[in-house]
Amino acid sequence: MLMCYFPVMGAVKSIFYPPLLSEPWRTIHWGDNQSALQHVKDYKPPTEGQHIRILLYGPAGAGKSSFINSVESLLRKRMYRQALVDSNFYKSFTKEYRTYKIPKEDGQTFYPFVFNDMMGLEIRDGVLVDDVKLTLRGHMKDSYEFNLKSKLSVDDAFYNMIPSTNDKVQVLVLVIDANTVSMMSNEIVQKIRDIRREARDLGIPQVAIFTKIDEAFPEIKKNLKDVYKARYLKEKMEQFSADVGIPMNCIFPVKNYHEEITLNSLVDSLILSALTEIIHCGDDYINLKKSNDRLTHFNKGQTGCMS
Ligand SMILES: Nc1nc2c(ncn2[C@@H]2O[C@H](COP(=O)(O)OP(=O)(O)OP(=O)(O)O)[C@@H](O)[C@H]2O)c(=O)[nH]1
Ligand SMILES: [Mg+2]
Repeated sequence: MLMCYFPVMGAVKSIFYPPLLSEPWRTIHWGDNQSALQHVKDYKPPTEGQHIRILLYGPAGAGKSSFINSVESLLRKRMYRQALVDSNFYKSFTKEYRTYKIPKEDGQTFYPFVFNDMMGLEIRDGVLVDDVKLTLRGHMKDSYEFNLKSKLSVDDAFYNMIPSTNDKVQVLVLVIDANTVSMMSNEIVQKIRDIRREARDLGIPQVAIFTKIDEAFPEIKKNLKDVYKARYLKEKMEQFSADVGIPMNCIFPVKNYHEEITLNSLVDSLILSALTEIIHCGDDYINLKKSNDRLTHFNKGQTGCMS
């Protein structure tokens, strides 16, 4: 009885709420990525020698490592697989804290933004929230293998006692699997909220990316261009935004390269759109820090003059 009831309900739902909205609720430039790509290629951070450090975190198997590979593939115009990926979604495959730099076309220099990949959040195992907090402040050295029992201690060789500005995180990116977002456990949501509070206290901007939209929504798999018309994706994003507190305009759906061996301009458009916003957030943060530091310096000077 139930077996026939559910399909009928599904059919009724899709009559009243068709999977596609009549108009997209967000506009992006599809297919013609040249100017957006050039914008990323030309980007220079406000301070000479500084880069934007982008930390990816999120549940195991969400697509963190794949996102780094997707960005590198897009920028270097062929498939790259620097960050190792695995198809087991329940246990984190990435075990180390790793920094990924992307070489520029000249082969001599790197893009002025770097990605940090880490182990996924899990209910019991997985990366410790305290370790994520240490990475935000730049205390974790590259290649540290996460210890599930205890956080990185001050006397560990991988503990960076005096982090430079370049060691600290400028943008925190939460990577979420669109397939499983509605089933995310309370424990994971609490861990995310805890990490978000720490980033907020440090003033670090935060965005989220929704991966695997191709797998989660048949209408998007059919036509990636319909991503911002997909009613149920929008609903999921709104629910997620309410659950973890990240505003809608800081959430970006993407499809990572995962089975393809050639680039696709529509896939690139979504990745570029997310990457551009991440870079803008990092740039704003560096500028804000600069002007705050100047103000503190100025105020210190004032106090000195007045006293
Ligand atoms: N269909 C589809 N599959 C994806 C996408 N992104 C990642 N995958 C697949 O999801 C699986 C997990 O991806 P990873 O990049 O290893 O995920 P991760 O977050 O780094 O996982 P851990 O390191 O284990 O925490 C792999 O099989 C990927 O190929 C996507 O956008 N669409
Ligand atoms: Mg990984």
